[in-house]
Amino acid sequence: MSSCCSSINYSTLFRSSMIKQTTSIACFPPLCCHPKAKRYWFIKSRYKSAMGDDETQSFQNPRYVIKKVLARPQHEGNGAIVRRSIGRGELKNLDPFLMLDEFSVSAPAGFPDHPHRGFETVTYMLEGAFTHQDFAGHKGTIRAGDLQWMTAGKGIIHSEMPAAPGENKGLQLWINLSSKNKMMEPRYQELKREDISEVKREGVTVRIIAGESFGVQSPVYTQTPTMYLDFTLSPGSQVQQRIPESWSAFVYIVEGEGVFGEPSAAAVGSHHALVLSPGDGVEVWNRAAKPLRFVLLGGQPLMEPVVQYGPFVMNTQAEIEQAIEDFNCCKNGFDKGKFWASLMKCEGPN
Ligand code: FJE
Ligand code: FE
Repeated sequence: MSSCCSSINYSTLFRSSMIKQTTSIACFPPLCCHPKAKRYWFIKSRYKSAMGDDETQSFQNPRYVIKKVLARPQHEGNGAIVRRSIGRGELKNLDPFLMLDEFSVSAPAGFPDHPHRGFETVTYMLEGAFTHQDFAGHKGTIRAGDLQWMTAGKGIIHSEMPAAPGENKGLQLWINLSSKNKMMEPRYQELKREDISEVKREGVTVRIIAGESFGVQSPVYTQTPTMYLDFTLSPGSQVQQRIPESWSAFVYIVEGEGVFGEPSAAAVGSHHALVLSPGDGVEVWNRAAKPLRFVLLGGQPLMEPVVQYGPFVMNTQAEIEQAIEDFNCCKNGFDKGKFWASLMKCEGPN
């Protein structure tokens, strides 16, 4: 590959496990008529719960857990620790989701200058603060409960660094863009804690980050149709949440432990991702003595080939090569990289 204006290759910037190239076409197991569904109905009739969607009382085709993955700590960025669930070996193809990292970072560790192309990054703070700064002069700090929804489109180069003393914690989700949106102009949507609607009902609190719950719609525009809900269930409470039937969906447990999908299922604790079967909704119970906090993610599958090279996610190998060249040469979306004071240098005639 030619390097037109930079002598520093992309790969020298990232020493981590993300320097992997993967090619895949999303698949989802056909599990709509699973025998578990019948048993579910029998047991379910004895429960009453808060419904994250009003009119209907129960689901025709309830979702249950088809895969459980523990996100163990790993090194990422510059001295940072993340727990990766989606995107690790066991959970590669959850179209349209590419990655979910739960991060816990103390300065001076962080995620210094790096590029993105072809997808969206969604950063949701749990504790502390993070400052992001990009090559176009966009800068901001997000704190606990705040959200940054960044559509990288054809190119962003930015840094994401902790901004409060001690541990700075949050979730970063990567959502793929369809081929028609991969080269769109970059876009940011930033929501402060108070801009995210919160509904409280029968021991259940839900913060509506994207999509709809309890009749309340998030203002976030999702290029790839996505649902992102942050639930807290007090001890003894339960919730039902509708999810569009054909969407991929998973849960990530932040705190406490809960029973997901079927009342007879074993309780699952924090740092686990649970992939849900296809279906029209999910039910969750907190039978523990402590609060249960989890995020529920749903997304419409793109059904397109995925070729990933670290933070470049395209449809073909040729597009990946183009992305690396554009990044190295500061062109086709990475133009402003030339003027971006950073660890990497894009110098020379171009
Ligand atoms: C990275 C490419 C990246 N997980 N969790 C390569 F984009 C990143 C990266 C992150 C990241 C940032 C935050 Cl704020 C939270 C994250 C990966 O920035 F670390 C590598 N190596
Ligand atoms: Fe980033």
